[in-house]
Amino acid sequence: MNEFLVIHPEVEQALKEGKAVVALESTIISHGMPYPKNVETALAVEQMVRVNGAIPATIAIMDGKCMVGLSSEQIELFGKANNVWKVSIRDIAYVISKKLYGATTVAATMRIASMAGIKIFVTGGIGGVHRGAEKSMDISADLTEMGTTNVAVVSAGVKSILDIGLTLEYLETLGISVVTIGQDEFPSFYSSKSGFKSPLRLDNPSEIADMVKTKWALGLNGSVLIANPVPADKEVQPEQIEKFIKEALAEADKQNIHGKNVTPFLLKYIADHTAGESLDTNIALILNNATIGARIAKAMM
Ligand code: PSU
Ligand code: MN
Repeated sequence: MNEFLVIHPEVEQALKEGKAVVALESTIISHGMPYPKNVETALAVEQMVRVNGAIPATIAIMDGKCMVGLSSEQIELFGKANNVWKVSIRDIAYVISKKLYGATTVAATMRIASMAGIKIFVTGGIGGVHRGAEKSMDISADLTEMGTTNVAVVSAGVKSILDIGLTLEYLETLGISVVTIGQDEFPSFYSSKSGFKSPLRLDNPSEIADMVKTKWALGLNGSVLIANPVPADKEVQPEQIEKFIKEALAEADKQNIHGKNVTPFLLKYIADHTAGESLDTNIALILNNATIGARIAKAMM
């Protein structure tokens, strides 16, 4: 256990007793959704994990520590404050040593979860290979982290702000198993379709738990990306969202948005220009992921 890790007593107890624990990220709270929906969603996601039999551990950085498990008051603080750093792997040491508030991305959350001994992590969408990456080299550290860290990730697939085809290629290169639940096609976050076949398909939490455990038992390090399609009644058709993505990308270019600001900018643009529709979808799918993630976590015990 390292000196920078603070594990919430409930989470620590659960880990000690071998109970199912599910890690949750905080960038989605601070940079992924507007207040107060972000806080409501974060609390609802924790509740959904509990209802499905696991203990939630929302991960963030504060007071020079990696916090594994936040109180409702701390979640509220991260949802409201506007001086919160978006923390990927490269930022962890800086934000800890400067004692800043840090919201962790998929990559940073996975790494801290792994330090605490948590094996599964639930989010909405992961970062990936951006459109135009052949020029910008913009490839999320979420992917490289998934290549090495033994924490399974549940997401609703890959958002089409990214280049889904290139992201799937990169996942393959890194040896990351990509498995979609209950359908042959890989989902694209807002939609259950993407136009790409999922590399693997399994139909229930126990089969997935079995595959994840088998991977690690074989000594194959790295994540398994578990893609859980958005519930059908909340789906937004890809054509509908594509128009806004194109606009968002053009606007990002015009405003000279670079580096770590790209993803939050695109997400906010789409949320602002779809009259909350994309936000509703976002909330529905993360709750759905929390349900499945908790069930997989239980099946892994
Ligand atoms: N995709 C989403 N919602 C999000 C993110 C991605 O649909 O909130 C966040 C996650 O925290 C993810 C991060 O890890 O953005 C990726 O950022 P970047 O592309 O800068 O690596
Ligand atoms: Mn990037």
